[in-house]
Amino acid sequence: MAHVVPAEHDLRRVIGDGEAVPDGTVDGLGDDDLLALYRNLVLLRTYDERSVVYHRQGRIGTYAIFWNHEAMQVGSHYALEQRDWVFPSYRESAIGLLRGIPASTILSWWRGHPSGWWNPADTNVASICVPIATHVPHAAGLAWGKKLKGEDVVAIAYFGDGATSEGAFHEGANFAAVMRAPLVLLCNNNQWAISTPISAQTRAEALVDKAAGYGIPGARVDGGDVLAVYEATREAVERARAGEGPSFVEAVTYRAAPHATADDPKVYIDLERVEEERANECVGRYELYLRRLGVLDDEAAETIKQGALDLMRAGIEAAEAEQPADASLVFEHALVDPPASFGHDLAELRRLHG
Ligand SMILES: Cc1ncc(C[n+]2csc(CCOP(=O)(O)OP(=O)(O)O)c2C)c(N)n1
Ligand SMILES: [Mg+2]
Repeated sequence: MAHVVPAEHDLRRVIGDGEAVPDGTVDGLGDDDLLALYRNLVLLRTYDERSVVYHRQGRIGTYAIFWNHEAMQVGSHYALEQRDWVFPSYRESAIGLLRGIPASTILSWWRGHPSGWWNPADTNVASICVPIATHVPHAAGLAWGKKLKGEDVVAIAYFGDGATSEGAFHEGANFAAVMRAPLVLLCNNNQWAISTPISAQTRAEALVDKAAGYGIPGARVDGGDVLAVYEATREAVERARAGEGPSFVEAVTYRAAPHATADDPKVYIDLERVEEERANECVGRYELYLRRLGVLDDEAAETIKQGALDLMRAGIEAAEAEQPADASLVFEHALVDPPASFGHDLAELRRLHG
């Protein structure tokens, strides 16, 4: 019988506030690592901010904004090796950028274009998962399979607070725990599932308490602190590699942007809380930390930001240069014997869109 340790409730933090709360450090991270984390944060922030503009310009479709979720994505990803597998939800749509997937590919995904599809085996980044939590069992299965094959590979599954109410989350977490699969369950607790608040999602005091139910360790971290997320994920990855099975990391934040470009949160969200969160957003917080340490100056910050903007400009140009997809793709690969109505529907689509 596993001895279950109660999960920690205190939010782990490394970055101070430049005043009363002192800065901490993470063992094993040198200046190059600290700058690499910054570069990754800026890359994701730039991707996100440009994507909202591209959406407004009609150049990509509905887009799930991840503004202020960059720290939890970058910090956790940095704890992995290239051979490890990433299972993103729509909120982590651009995490593949950190694995070398071109910006144009991910932008094409949001344009609904087939050039936005990739072979997961090329970069060990699974397809972006839109159904809530269905990728958790996929990640558990992959991790278990790798273990059976004797391969030293860890998988990470990203999902939200809302996903913890789904059967697929429970099945994946329980299966991974029972099989001691090398899996990290990375819960992005932004306290909202579209307009459903966390208080309507669970009676648990903290989502991390769910870990005890599966007999696995859990850590609760400030999701806006890239170093705290890194450190907690690194511990989870070490446990997974040592054959000790999955862990649950709850990265806590407050959603400071709309759920997606199709959402107007003003009617349900706590706007004061949003303002607080925006004032303390994760990229700026880390930038100030690096400046306090003397690792980053104006010139380096500007070069990194410019590089990310150039990458996005080239990315959208390349995505828009793709030939339009054949409309028949919408109807293919679904049914062996398509109903006659498909023919009519396709003709109608061609008439409207050429
Ligand atoms: C199985 C399923 N049910 C419902 C939806 C509709 N839906 C899209 S996003 C979302 C909220 C999910 O919230 P959360 O898990 O907290 O993730 P977040 O969007 O906050 O990152 C819902 C219910 C869906 N995509 N899939
Ligand atoms: Mg959420």
